[in-house]
Amino acid sequence: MCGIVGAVAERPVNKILVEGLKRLEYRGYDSAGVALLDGNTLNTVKAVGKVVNLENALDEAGVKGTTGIAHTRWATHGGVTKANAHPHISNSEIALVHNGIIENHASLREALKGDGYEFLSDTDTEVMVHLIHQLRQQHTTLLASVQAAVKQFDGAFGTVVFDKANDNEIIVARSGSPLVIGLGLGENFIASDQLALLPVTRTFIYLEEGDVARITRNSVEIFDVDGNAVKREVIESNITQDASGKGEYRHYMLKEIYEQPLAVRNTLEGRLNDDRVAIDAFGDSAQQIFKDVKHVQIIACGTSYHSGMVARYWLEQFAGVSCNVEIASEFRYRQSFVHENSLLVTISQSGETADTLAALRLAKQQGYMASMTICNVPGSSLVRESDLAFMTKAGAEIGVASTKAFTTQLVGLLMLTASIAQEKGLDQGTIVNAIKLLPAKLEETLLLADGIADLAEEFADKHHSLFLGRGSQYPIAMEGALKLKEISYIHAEAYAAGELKHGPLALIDADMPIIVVAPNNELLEKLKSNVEEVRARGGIIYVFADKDSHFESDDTMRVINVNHVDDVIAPVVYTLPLQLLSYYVAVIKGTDVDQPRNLAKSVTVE
Ligand code: HGA
Repeated sequence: MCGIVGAVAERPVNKILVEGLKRLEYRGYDSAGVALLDGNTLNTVKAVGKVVNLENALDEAGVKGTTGIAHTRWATHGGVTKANAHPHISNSEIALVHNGIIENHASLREALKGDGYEFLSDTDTEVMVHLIHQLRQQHTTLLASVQAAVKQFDGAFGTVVFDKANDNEIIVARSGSPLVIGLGLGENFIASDQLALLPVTRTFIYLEEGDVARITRNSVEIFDVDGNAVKREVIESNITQDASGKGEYRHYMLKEIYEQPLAVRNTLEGRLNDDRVAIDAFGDSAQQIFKDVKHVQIIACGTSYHSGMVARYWLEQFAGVSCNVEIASEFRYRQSFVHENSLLVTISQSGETADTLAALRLAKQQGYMASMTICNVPGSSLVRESDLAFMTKAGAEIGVASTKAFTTQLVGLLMLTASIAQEKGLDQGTIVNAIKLLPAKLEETLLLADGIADLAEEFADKHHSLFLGRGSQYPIAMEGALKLKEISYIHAEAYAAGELKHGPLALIDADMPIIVVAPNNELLEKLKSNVEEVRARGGIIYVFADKDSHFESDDTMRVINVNHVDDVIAPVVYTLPLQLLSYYVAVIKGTDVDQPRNLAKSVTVE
């Protein structure tokens, strides 16, 4: 979602800020802005649309500064306008950017208006800057004013503030929205994601919940939620994949689809010993927890939720534990039942997904035996706040529509299944042997791309589609449908194929493509009957089928043969053709593949 970049330096920081925003563009946003301090002169420049519009506006304005804050906004409160873009300014003195939502903005706005503050935007954010300005009149430092203000905010924020009276200070505060400090020599930085700062530093400090920090050119002071000075760990970033380049690919999404064999290889590396999983990949206390676990409760959103749904099939079949999977935004607002010896597993690419994080925090008060996360970002909130963590090694994922994060999550969940089976004395060798073949199987599957690109032509004029699967391929059908919706804007629904006759069969006609995922498993014959039900009603069917499953192409059915794979890894393998199909349909339709309309990466607001 929206991005923050800030700098306090001796050199001009315009270019650093704009480059930082560009590196966060993939997260999705609708407008951008920057506030710069040149000595004690404050200049603000904003633009609706892409960062390049802001860059042009900055050039035109000819302003520069050695201290600055910049923002890409994904509107939650107030329309997409220049006035609503951040930074917001109070009394030409204090400048502020904000990620998140201030839930009590209405009452704060009324009170501040009563005190004479004039509001220039419709955002929730603007109350923050005016309240800090008001408190600045009562406190001797900006730090103290921000510390006092954050106590009055309900909701979530990552925020960065400066006062034009001091160009050697920015104050930052985090509660529910991530911020990372980047350390330089005689200059320091702040951002909502370390990717933004990789051109200027590799040394970072992640702020923790409730932290407020004062950053100058030569110092960083951090205070916890109670105002005590604290030290936070300094880490060196080891991001190797350069997230800023698409290389030979036309879109990040395509690059990331093709990176999947490598991402899976990296995720497996050093974590398999012969036919066993190295359980410490999950954390020090994993072994005992896996021995005792009787139930797994999975919580996630979007694509990650689909990986959790696949895991339910695996955990109940291979590890002998019961499993529930729930969408985080539902789980967090209902009274749920906690099973005996239940392990809570959250899944999130970014580790900052607001609903999932809130669900974890709630669950920690509910008596789960332990919490575990499957996550792609080291140091993220979910990783820090969970007892156990399995890090997927997908590398930075830039395309808003998740691809390699999903397949590596599936790998993590398969390894979790094998590990629990191992600790319970069940067979885990079948899983481990199948996982080892995965990178090569994924490479083979990518060779289907040209055929799928041809097929995609037939979808370009369609408005609806139906994805079908059975067993562990049902969530893969759901994921396929989600990908098509996200990037091609074609309405897509997924059904467990056995459910067709209970309703969706009524939708079938020649304008409704039906996409079927059909590996050769014990459900194949049942699935074939479902396909015949569709055919008999004039539907056009596209089947991704195991070579040996004997589907034949004809006037009403296009068959794309996938090499045979062991059933346990089939959900991972069959994901790829569906990703490719969505990608090529979107390219033909001319949509913004990497930044689809209305969507954002890393959903850090509720
Ligand atoms: N609520 C603020 C910031 C939005 C945000 O964090 N988006 O990701 C606004 O609407 O301006």
